[in-house]
Amino acid sequence: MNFKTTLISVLFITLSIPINAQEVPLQKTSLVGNRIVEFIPKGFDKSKTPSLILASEPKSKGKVPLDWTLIPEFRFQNNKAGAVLNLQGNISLYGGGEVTGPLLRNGQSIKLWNTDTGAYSVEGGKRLYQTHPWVMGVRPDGSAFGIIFDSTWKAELITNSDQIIYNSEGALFRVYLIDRESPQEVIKGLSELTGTIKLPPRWALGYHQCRFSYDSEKRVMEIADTFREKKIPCDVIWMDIDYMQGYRVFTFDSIRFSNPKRLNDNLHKKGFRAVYMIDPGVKVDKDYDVYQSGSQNGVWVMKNNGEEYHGKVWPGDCVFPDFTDPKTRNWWGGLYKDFLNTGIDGVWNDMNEPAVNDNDFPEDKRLGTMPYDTPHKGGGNLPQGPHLLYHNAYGRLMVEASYNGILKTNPDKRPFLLTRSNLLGGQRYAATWTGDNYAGWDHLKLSVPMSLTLGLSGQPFNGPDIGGFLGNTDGDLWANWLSFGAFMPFARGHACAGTNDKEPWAYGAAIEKTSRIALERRYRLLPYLYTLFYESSKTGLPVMAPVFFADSKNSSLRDEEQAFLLGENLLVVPSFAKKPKLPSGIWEELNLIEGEQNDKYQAKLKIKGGSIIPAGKVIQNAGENSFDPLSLYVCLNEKNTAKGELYLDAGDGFGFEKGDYALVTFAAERKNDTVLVKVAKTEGKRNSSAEIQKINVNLLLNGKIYIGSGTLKKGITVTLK
Ligand code: NBV
Repeated sequence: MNFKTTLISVLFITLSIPINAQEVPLQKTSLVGNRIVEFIPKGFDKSKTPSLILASEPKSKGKVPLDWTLIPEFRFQNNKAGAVLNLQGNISLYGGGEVTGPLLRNGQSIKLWNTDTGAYSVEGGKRLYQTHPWVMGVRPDGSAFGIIFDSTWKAELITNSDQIIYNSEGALFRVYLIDRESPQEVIKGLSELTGTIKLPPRWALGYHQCRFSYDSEKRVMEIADTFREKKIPCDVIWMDIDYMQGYRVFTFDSIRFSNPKRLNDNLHKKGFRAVYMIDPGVKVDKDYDVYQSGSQNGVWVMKNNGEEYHGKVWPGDCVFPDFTDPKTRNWWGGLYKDFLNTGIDGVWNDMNEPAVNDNDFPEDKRLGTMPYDTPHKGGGNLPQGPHLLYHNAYGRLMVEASYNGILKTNPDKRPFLLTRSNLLGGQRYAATWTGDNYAGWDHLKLSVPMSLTLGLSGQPFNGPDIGGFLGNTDGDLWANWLSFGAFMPFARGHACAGTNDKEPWAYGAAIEKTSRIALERRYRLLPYLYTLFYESSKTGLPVMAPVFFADSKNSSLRDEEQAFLLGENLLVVPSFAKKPKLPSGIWEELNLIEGEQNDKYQAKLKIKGGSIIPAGKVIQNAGENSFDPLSLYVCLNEKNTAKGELYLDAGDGFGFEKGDYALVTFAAERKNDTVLVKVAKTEGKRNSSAEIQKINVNLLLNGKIYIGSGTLKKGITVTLK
């Protein structure tokens, strides 16, 4: 380190921990879960810092274990609270939610102030759309811990190698620490406190096609038809703001989208689902029913002088619902009824930081939202408070309102909601994507650690705009991106208005072929993916996980951020990866589609020794029958055994909560030259044998494939000759 950088870092640390900040003693510590401890500083007041992160109020389960070593220190100065956790030894740090930069977070800092940041340009990418005051540390021995700073006040989060520092601009808050034997167990602990995703409808795991400027019913159907004509699998077509009448939310353009029911019906007939965008800003227009009804119900954010707060967004001057008030959330939820009754399948909440384009705040021109002191009403468990407190929870409260409204309208369907802004714990309501990236190699590569970090921060259902949103995309970039993006939990191609066409066929025949293969590979893996989502909805574990999850004791894997795991058993190595650090042990190459091996863009897939991966046949949308036949890819471990799970249910609705599902555990064992694959266990009431008539087994051993076939009941024998 040279003198200049030393000076800069000394100054930086000095700024981040005021030396004369007053230390705040602890008021209470208690055990609130399996090796989860709550720390409450003296002077903490829930009415100043309510929890919007936790799924429920933790209950004390006794005293802090005697061997407990992790104790945060609280500080308070000029009405601003902070906390520090001092670290012992060589700790690998992760988390912070939506971040740019490396997967390994040692030496990083981020600002927690949700921001619309096209191309991640604001403050050098340190301030993004979401807030996750959460850090996980992994020790050299593979054991791990995690820390939640339970606050939504504007803040910064610094992850130095010897300290985790959280400085807020608001009142004292609680801290939760989890200390367990592995990173996986720590992530489970995070979900015990903040909840998990709800099981999504199966169609949401298919490929999604989006573009800002599919600007008419005709264009949307052209896109849909082209997917089917070209036999490129796809489940969802997205309607961006183009469908609205003058960007008024919950309306349809009277000429270009004059009959949304007809459009949605036609999409459904072709096996597509339709997702539509809804922003929080409501146009100030006395002839507009949403503005009228909101005004009558007193739902808008009001200024300190009692007037409506107005900010400029797409439609011009807008009011903003005050989602801190339960009455407002209820009112907002009610707006979805007529809207969804046109046959809309899913909702996309955008601009909900909330982004405001006024840029005329003297204190910070890039703030991009309402002034800090704008009051929010609160209600229910939430106190009245300024925007400085509630800004980072605005998107999270909006998606709570949207989720509940969608569920109320269609109580027999699983809501699918995507949000741009969110808060730690907000995975309970919505999936997410990583906002407005651009079409460049740096953002292509960055999309892997970004998605991994969200997964390590409680949000498994996420992905980037594949191909890059801003700027033009060329065929090479697209093919590289889609070939691994097809294995990310949320797989959607998206593009900004004014950029080139970015559909799989837009780059000529060769790239179209690459795109088809990439998506066919995803669709073959849908049974495995759906099983992973089911497990994630129970445990909170990421669907897409960092390579070090395969061996958390091996410190050389800690910074691998090109390759990634899909569940525990599948390794994805993108074609761009240079010298990826991969786990040792048996990993056999898995090929799913003819021609993939000769395609330079396709990611390498590797199946772990000791595992069985369920796969379906190539289908064009997730509603088609995957199990005709079911394929099992088997890779034996050193003990000549393997195991794997398959989850199946109706694909939508809530029957699974009453037992209408099957969780089948397969087991394989080699004896001499034969391997027997059979059902070891079945859970749930669903008759899986009726659904799965035939099973093909592909046993992968030392680079060779051995095949066999059979049924669930009889099992399958594979001869190794
Ligand atoms: O609604 C238009 C876009 C949308 O396509 C994008 O995904 C969002 O992140 N939206 C932002 C508004 C601003 C686009 C420049």
